[in-house]
Amino acid sequence: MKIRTVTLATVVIGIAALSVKAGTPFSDLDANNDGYISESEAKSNSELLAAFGKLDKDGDKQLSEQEFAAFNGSK
Ligand SMILES: [Ca+2]
Ligand SMILES: [Ca+2]
Repeated sequence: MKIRTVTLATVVIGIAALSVKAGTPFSDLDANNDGYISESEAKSNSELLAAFGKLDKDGDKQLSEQEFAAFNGSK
């Protein structure tokens, strides 16, 4: 019985870890809550920072929620 509980916990933790990897929410990256992710805010996520220039379609050096959606959608 105890082993079963441990196994279930491992599965739950595994699923939680997977969902975090699948995408960081926009609101987590937008540290100052102005509705845009700046380049310095993107630095908390190396993958996002690498893709920043490509994602910033209008070239204003900020990612709107719409521009950011392409990042999470590309995985
Ligand atoms: Ca911001
Ligand atoms: Ca932009």
